[in-house]
Amino acid sequence: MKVTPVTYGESQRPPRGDYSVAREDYTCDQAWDSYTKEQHDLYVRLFARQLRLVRGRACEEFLRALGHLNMADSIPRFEQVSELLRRATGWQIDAVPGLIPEEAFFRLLSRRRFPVTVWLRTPEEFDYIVEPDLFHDLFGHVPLLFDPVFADYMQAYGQGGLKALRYNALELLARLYWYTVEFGLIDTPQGARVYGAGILSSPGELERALIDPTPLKIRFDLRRVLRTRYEIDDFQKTYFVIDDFGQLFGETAQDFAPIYQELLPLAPHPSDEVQPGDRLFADPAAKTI
Ligand code: HBI
Ligand code: FE
Repeated sequence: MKVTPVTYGESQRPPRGDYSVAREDYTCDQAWDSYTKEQHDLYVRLFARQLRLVRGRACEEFLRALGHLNMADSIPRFEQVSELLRRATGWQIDAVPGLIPEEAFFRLLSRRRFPVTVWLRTPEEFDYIVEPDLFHDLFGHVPLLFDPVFADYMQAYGQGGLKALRYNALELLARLYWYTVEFGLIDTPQGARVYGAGILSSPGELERALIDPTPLKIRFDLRRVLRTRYEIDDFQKTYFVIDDFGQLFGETAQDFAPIYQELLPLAPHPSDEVQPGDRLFADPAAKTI
């Protein structure tokens, strides 16, 4: 299997991982027996730390799902997680060597299959890793696939991604993924809560995202998100806040073709500037975290 460089959002980097074992659809075997005791221990420490940090910060849907998943005591066998997931929302997780090309990624999502990276970060990367590893994918992404509406959004996103390839609108759609699935916030009666996997799996950003007044918090607007650049390897300068997952699903259910035609000729917005028409999210409860 040739190793094709994979663009992750807006930066091109050679992916980590052994792609020689990947099948045509870029999935591979998890090879669970190959994990060492040290790797299981590292995973358990990562999980325990994030579990402490998500309380009071992650949305209820995430916390509830985490309760279903007994993933805390060792690196789970993906097949066991898939069995629980299939029963809940018809999703499953598939092992992949790491980042995979957009088309393969979208195709898996469109079939309710979420790619989970088989390799785990090194102890030196305990606090920060740029590329998605097993812990980011499992802890950050998998629990919300238990939520029926979010699960439908993820499949609709995959279907939209396959269409975006035809309109050469990948960059726009990658921003939607980035500002929702990876770094999204959701409004709740207790104030903003986190649902984005990139925040949920990051100790630093999870402590900062809800209480640091510096980053912009803007109420979700599809066109605004599709036009807004993002930071790959730094804390986000802007977060978008959705009302609920139904809003997210509803936005994706429409035909994006006219939106792409409208937006593709326009310059992207920088990641750290308020734009005319932005509805800033004033978080009354932010101080009480
Ligand atoms: N591959 N394994 C994996 N995981 C991702 O999250 C992923 C990917 N390939 C492409 C990709 N994400 C991005 O381009 C999305 O933002 C579309
Ligand atoms: Fe991710």
